[in-house]
Amino acid sequence: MSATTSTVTATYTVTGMTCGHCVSSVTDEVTKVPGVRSVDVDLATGQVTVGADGPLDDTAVAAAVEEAGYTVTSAPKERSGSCCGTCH
Ligand SMILES: [Cu+2]
Repeated sequence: MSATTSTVTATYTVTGMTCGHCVSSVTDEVTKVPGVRSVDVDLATGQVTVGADGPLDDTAVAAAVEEAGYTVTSAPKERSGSCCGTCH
């Protein structure tokens, strides 16, 4: 039951997360962003990988992370799927 068929994936770096509760807070908020299908948080590195149906709204994701009480420190490092590095 782990199959996700996201068309776009982006990885954000988030600071301020220190425990599993932080992880679930971020996951909870980012999941609410329209189009988001999957949220995968790596607490050790602060990397949040977001999978979406269509083009991801970086601003909305950053706002959701801030809503949870944390900060996105870097724009997506990786992008795959239907988006390319120059189409934003
Ligand atoms: Cu915490």
